[in-house]
Amino acid sequence: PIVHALGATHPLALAPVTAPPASVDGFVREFLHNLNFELGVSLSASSVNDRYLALAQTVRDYLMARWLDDQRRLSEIKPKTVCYLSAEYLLGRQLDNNLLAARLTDVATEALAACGVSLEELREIEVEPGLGNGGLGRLAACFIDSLATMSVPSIGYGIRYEYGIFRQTFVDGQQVEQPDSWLRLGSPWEFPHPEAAQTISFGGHTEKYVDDDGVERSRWIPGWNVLAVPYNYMVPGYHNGRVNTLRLWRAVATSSFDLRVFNSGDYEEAVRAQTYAENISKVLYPEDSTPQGKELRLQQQYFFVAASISDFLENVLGDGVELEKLPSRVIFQLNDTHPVIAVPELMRVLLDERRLDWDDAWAITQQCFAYTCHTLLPEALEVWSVDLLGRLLPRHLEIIYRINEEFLEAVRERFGDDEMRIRNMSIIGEHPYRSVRMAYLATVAGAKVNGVAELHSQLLRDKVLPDFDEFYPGKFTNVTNGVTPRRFIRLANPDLASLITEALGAGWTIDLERLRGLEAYAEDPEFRAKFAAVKASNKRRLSDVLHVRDGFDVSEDHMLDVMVKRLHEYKRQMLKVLHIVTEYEGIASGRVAASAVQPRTFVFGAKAAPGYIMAKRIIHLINAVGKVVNEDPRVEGRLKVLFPPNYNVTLAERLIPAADLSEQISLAGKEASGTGNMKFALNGALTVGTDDGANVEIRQLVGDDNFFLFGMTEPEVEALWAKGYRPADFYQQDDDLRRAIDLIASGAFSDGDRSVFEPIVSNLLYDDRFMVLADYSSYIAAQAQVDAAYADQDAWTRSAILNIARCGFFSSDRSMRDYIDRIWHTPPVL
Ligand code: OX2
Repeated sequence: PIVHALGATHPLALAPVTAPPASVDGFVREFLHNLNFELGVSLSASSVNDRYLALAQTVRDYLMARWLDDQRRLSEIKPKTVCYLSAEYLLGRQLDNNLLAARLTDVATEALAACGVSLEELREIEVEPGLGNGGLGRLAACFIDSLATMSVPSIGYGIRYEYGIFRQTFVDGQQVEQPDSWLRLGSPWEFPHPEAAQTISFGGHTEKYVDDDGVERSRWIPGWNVLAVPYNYMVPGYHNGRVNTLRLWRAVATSSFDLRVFNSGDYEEAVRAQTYAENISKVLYPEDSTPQGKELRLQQQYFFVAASISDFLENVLGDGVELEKLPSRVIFQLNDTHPVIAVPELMRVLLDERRLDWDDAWAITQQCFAYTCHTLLPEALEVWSVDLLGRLLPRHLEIIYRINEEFLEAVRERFGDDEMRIRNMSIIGEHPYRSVRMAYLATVAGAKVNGVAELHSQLLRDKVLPDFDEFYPGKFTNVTNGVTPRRFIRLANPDLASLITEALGAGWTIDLERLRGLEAYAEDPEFRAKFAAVKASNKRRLSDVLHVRDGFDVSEDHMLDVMVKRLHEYKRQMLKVLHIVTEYEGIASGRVAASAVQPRTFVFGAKAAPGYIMAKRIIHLINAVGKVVNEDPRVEGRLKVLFPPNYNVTLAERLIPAADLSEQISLAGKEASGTGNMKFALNGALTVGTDDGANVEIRQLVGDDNFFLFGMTEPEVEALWAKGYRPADFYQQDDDLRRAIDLIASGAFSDGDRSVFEPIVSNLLYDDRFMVLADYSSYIAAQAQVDAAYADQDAWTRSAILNIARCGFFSSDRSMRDYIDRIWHTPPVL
């Protein structure tokens, strides 16, 4: 408990915190106060960064009363609370979002102008917290925005990485990673609470003992520990006065940690030990979808979930709650397998610290967790070697063994001694080494298990965990992903937002199904003209940004064809490259008249995991193709390839509103959902896509006339695999494909050096795990349809508007309603 200098009954302590007056004058006063008294500079001597920090603090001041009041109210009401456990939150910039949520944008603009300060300039210097890799982390950020906007009691728990996702640069077309020191110029949005640190233990051993009641128990004698210091962030709801909390943990050495060594006189060793402890929250692992089984990563996972569970039980729940009632007070949502070690941790707390017996502890635990799976790729399902787990968390391994024993016993009871089935369902895998299958543990422990789009949830049940689905009828469910319309329409595309509000009123921002109302406007030539003008102006805005950022220019009369997402073979950036090379080769060779194709600018944005060699080669190839295409006068004014480095949330917010065409071209059955696909459609881009992930639902909603479908379906993919896939056959049989691959192989994009891209070429011809060649001809045909459709600008615009009108379903507010109805049962607390 925090001791207040004034006692809790002192009149000043009782006085409510009040927000500064929401007037221009009030804002000016608060801003200058922060600049002078918090940052210690005068306005005239202040740097842009000083002014940004003062502005951020001012916005915080306005939100503070609400935040404190919400915390107080919830501690009185004691509602059931969602604890979202996620190793990643890809938040994006905070300033604009918080100004918008608090309805302060206009006041702030005017107030700053009165001080001679440009809000725009301050916006631009904010460094986004990149505490996530891609879709999974961004989804978590959308979800906490929606929960706050819907007044659902919830806390986001995660890790405050000192270095987020790396900053990507290109040197000679190849990716080079730089550390992302996002905290360097100050972090005005966070509130550290070192006094509330939790001690988190690791290592050591366990021992058996008999307790006072004669019950044999196990206890953990840890070998070392670290402190988890909470950093709180405000999560303001949109226009509802609500402020939820995101609590991220930072690792700090415990005093005992360094003292022990220090006393022995080894000062250097003491400091080294401290560094070791603090490494835990040092850096985000930059692998997206494909984890590496590194010890530090398991340390990170346990570190943040142990701190979060203890924080919830001790600080949020408070005293006097009977543990049997815990499931009525909390649901821990596991964002993929990264936080699954929380399951044995809650068991350990209930058994060893709270002295419950096994059956009671297990009954409670099974009601307190739910698990979201975000993938189907087998290599993405996390496993931890029993060796490592036993060394780092010996007590947890014991608990996992017992969970597994009892689970397999129940399986035997149901299905008999079907050893094959038992082996397949065991939480402990035996090959290639003994390991804990975290997805299985989560499935056994979770009250519900969900996939992230209809197709994905179906495949999860049928292909990945079929035995579990049979064993636990009703446990599996679907919640299709969504995105927040506040950030991805209202803030990213302000002109479109105004146009929609003009047509439909302002309610759509929190009730996105209202976009349906735009269907009628799609038939109105005047509205179409206005929409086209917005798109054109977004292209100019993008061009301005890219010009300053990378020296690129975007032509307003080009179709903007955008593929932005992590670089992964299953997402098939290679297919896009083959399309570009085909178009280029056709014109350059003279077989196709330049005037026969629509002028297009292809835009890529993609980071590759630093150790993912093939992905990095593909980045190199995109840049190499871009260089040749952009410098060749034969395609000038027709084809252009742009690959701005360091794609992040901030750049996404500029790119997506300007896009005409959205590339969602993964091999069917591989992309669990995708969320970029939703953002594009909601900003009026048409999709060229496979029947994969949420594309399926997008197409169902917008209609086949407003979507360019291509490629094999998931069953067709399976059938081709079963039959034996030989990519070289496709190469032999398709002239365009052969010419494109030959051109790459010839060294045309590598100054004649055939060796540079040889590994890509031979991978395509002789392996091609993601069947790029099999879908090539269908993709090229779909792109011909795109070209033809784009020639009729007015019809294209109508389709774009229909895409927006019919995609209201993809609001993350709807996703949250589905989680609440199907999994959490946590009504809003107004
Ligand atoms: C991603 C999935 O690849 C993507 O399809 C999905 O939209 C996103 O999660 C949000 O659900 N790591 N990242 C993902 O899965 C994993 C594992």
